[in-house]
Amino acid sequence: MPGPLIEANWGDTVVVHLINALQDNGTSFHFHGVRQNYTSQMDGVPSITQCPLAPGQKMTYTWIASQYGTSWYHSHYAIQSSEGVFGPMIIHGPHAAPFDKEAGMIVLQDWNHQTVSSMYDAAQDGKVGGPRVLDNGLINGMNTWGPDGAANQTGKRFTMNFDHGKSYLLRLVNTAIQSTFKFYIDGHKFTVISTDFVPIKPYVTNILNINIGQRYNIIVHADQPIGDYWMRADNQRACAAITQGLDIKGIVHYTGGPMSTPTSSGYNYTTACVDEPYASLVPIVALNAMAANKEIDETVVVALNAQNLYRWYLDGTTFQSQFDDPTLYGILKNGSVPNYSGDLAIEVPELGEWVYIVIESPIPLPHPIHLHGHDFFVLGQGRGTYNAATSPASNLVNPPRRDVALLPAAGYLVLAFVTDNPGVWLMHCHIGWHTSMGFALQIIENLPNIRSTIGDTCMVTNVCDAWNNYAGLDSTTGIGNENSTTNGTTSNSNAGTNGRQIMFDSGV
Ligand SMILES: *[C@@H]1O[C@H](CO)[C@@H](O)[C@H](O)[C@H]1NC(C)=O
Ligand SMILES: *[C@@H]1O[C@H](CO)[C@@H](O)[C@H](O)[C@H]1NC(C)=O
Ligand SMILES: *[C@@H]1O[C@H](CO)[C@@H](O)[C@H](O)[C@H]1NC(C)=O
Ligand SMILES: *[C@@H]1O[C@H](CO)[C@@H](O)[C@H](O)[C@H]1NC(C)=O
Ligand SMILES: *[C@@H]1O[C@H](CO)[C@@H](O)[C@H](O)[C@H]1NC(C)=O
Ligand SMILES: [Cu+2]
Repeated sequence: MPGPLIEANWGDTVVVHLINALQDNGTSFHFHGVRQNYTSQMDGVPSITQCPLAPGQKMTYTWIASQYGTSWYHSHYAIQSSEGVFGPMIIHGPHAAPFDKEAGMIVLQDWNHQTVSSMYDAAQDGKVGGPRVLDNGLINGMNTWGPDGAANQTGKRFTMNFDHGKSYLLRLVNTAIQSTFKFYIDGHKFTVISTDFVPIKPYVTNILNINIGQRYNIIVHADQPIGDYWMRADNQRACAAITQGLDIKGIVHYTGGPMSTPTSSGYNYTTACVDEPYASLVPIVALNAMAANKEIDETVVVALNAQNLYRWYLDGTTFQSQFDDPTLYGILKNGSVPNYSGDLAIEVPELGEWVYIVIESPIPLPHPIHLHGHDFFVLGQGRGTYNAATSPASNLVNPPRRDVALLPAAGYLVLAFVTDNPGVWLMHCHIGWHTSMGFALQIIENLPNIRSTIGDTCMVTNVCDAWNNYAGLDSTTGIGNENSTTNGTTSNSNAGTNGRQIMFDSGV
């Protein structure tokens, strides 16, 4: 962990075979940020585009790399990604500025000595639980535990070698379950050249704010005196806490000098969970947004449900996963959208329309919002209440485009996209706990044409049949064995009114 690099060129057809060799868990692969143009069935989201892949089963994902840049793939089954089922992904293409060498991936994550699944019950417990403090963070799967110099320090740090005078491309991704990082290398500045899969006009900074699911390509010049410097991913406590959150460090070693523990000091900054400055993120390929044909407004709240469990609600509805009967399967079977989660399946039937999504939250906690199937335009992002007339929220002229943007604490986020991709697309908070506690909705785009984009409908059906066999459900009636287990958890107490299991305890 992280898993092996998936590497391709812009325009390639990418084929990934996934074999579930777990004994007791479903799984899936989602290729984060990949548009899946007319291939919604390859998006890898249990309860939306597929059933979980059952133990012992195989499936093949095939998609075209129509974008380029840095990303990652991960399981979208419950919070399994944060148990380690993820890896980096590079689609090679043009860069917005020149550099000498590819330094490769810098995969950032948070980490805990107990599994996140074993912490989930406490995280959702409204009486004695709540937000979790994780132990540590990792850079490319590595870090130490315990103070430097202490005899009982364990682990080792990621080390990158610099030749003095050269420039290096670093590809950053934040794969954390709950953490936002400020990334920097002591004493160095760098140039930011892309946000997610979108090349931007290069800008120079010395600290990079990276939220969950986001990627940045940066160019670092090895222009400091030969020596060893800390590379840092400082956790931002304003989002969530990590015990060793200011000791998530790697080492930048200049060749030609002796290898030693760095003594460099970090930059001074104000702790904050924020995105990079909006004005800095200017796409090179300039595209303007247009007036909305449809606006979707969602207000976010968190509340206790009848079982005293925390749930996130979008305009009063919390998302419930439906593993045995995902939305796409329902559409293929019946030609209509299942009604499992109230207004959280939002239909935009026509192609060529501008859809605005306005998300507002009065709660003083930021959320990284991710939309599948599109790069979206970020029309507005700010503190306070959104007001179309007075908020600086209607930048239609070449606004930032990406696939994850931060909903600021007690603030609003205005996203826009054009309907040009028939399919079923999840939009969710990328904090793993929040997704699992219902912070998600789905866009049903161009329903009349979805079926015709799914070449091989057998794949969707076969994966569901195998899952329903495994989970003890009869796929023809949808009636469950009340004691069947999924995700290692007995779920009979959550049986839905129609006899289907509603997996309150495992998210999308
Ligand atoms: C299945 O997943 C759950 C939750 O991640 C975990 O508690 C359980 O140990 C897993 N079972 C196996 C056999 O890996
Ligand atoms: C998406 O696929 C459709 C149908 O094949 C094609 O017309 C369209 O140009 C594609 N869009 C992109 C961005 O690749
Ligand atoms: C950070 O602030 C401290 C205290 O003002 C100062 O001593 C230190 O040099 C500053 N560090 C940097 C890298 O600017
Ligand atoms: C869902 O649809 C079915 C069949 O159309 C209907 O019987 C049921 O009441 C609906 N459930 C909800 C929660 O709307
Ligand atoms: C389900 O489990 C409960 C408690 O262990 C048991 O009483 C019941 O008989 C089981 N039901 C079935 C259908 O196996
Ligand atoms: Cu959230």
